[in-house]
Amino acid sequence: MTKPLSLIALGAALTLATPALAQVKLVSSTPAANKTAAKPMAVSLTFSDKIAPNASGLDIVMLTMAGMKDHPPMKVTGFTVSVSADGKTLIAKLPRPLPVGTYLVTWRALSADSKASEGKINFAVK
Ligand SMILES: [Cu+2]
Repeated sequence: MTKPLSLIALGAALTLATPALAQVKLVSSTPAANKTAAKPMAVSLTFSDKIAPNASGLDIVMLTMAGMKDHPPMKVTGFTVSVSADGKTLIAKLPRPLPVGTYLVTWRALSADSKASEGKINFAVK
């Protein structure tokens, strides 16, 4: 009788020792990474867990533009950033659709227990 009880106690202790929260990971995005989208009016990034709205954000840089050779990286400005109701999606709402070209999005996100993570995705606009 003693042995099964102690095993149950050990199991409970191991469960409690497992951290419930950690760095968030990027789960999906719109436009999707390495895909081509038409006239996107927003860029959204969905994470594996809730993010801290005030310590999370993104930058959008236009890398190439249709019909322009040697286009220097050009930062997209004028968008507003918000977080979805469930706290997991970062949304950059653009004032106008992104022009045809290729883009780099760099993001940073802070988890609910203050673990920072960052990453980048590329996509194209046709
Ligand atoms: Cu440009």
